[in-house]
Amino acid sequence: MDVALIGLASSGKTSLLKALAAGHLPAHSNPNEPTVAVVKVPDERLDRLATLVHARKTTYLELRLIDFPSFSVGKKGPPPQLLGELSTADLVVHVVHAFNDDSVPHPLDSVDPARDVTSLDLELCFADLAIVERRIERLTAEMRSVAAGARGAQERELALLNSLKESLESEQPLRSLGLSAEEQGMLSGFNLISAKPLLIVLNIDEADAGRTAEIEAEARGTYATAEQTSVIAVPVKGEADVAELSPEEAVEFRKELGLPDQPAAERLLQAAVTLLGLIAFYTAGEQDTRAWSIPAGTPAVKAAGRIHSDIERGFIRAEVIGWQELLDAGSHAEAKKRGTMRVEGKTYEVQDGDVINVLFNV
Ligand SMILES: Nc1nc2c(ncn2[C@@H]2O[C@H](COP(=O)(O)OP(=O)(O)O)[C@@H](O)[C@H]2O)c(=O)[nH]1
Ligand SMILES: [Mg+2]
Repeated sequence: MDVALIGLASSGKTSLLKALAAGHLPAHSNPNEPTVAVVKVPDERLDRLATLVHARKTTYLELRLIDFPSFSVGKKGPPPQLLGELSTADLVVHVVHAFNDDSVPHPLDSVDPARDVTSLDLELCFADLAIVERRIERLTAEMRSVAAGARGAQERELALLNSLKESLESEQPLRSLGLSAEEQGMLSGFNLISAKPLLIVLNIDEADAGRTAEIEAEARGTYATAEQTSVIAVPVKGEADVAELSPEEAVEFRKELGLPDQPAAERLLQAAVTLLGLIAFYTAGEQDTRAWSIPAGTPAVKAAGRIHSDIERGFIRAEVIGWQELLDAGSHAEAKKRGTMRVEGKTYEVQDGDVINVLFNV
């Protein structure tokens, strides 16, 4: 899954990438081109399972983070090439300059997160509007050569496109429309940017680190209200500085800087996974204890296919237990005795945090 970090100049995108991916960054990067880093999603549940089974290897979920060149807004909007590259991302993270530091001026001359969120969203809406209008034109032309009675599918698509056009013209990003799965399917080929889930990262002063919940709640109540939108306040500079330290030093420095005990990377990357509509299930083996991501609502047989196509094909049944229940029992054997381990069939809907052992036959 690809996560794009975007924002105005000096909002803290590159600093956030450092905070999230310290140690995994390319030595050199060109600020005019996207920089990519693959990061593991910290997961305490997985760590505890790995300890329980004495796993030799622990495999975390991974996300590809892409630090984009800065966006401009207004008369001279972002270049089409940048928008094109953004269109393949699965999640957009908008880093917003919400700190006060005279040595880092805001490109629009004042700190105003609500304005920044709205104006960047507007650029995404413009880009989508151009795509939707072009498609409407082409579809209308195509329909002329189809018999009036055989235009059902095209008429449905046209109706949907016209409703998108209307909402984009009134500056409503498409993610706020609550599109059905069927509608999303009809649009999947267009890679509309304002339809992607959005994580707003408010880059706040370290002095405000103790007020993150309050700052986030205020944003949620005012300008971050749309569906598929989350907001997280992070003192990015402090987090980036701490990310370069050893774990022991980091604990000490977090206290000194007044940063919360939980690193922002953990909270942010987990929020990203949730916004992507993904849940995690686990396999707890001595060789490798591992987290797997699947869309919420996935049946056990498909989840098994994430592990290996043979396991999907030869699926017999799955032994399933919640991660906490397994930790409480202390071992698979004890869980079986207690009756907390269940046996499920192909259609069982896998739940977030399930630990699964698939019995299969190929
Ligand atoms: N005081 C302060 N400075 C910051 C913060 N975040 C970023 N900066 C500084 O702002 C400048 C631009 O940051 P950078 O991450 O390169 O921004 P980008 O243009 O969005 O990639 C750098 O000098 C950072 O040290 C912050 O939270 N507080
Ligand atoms: Mg940068």
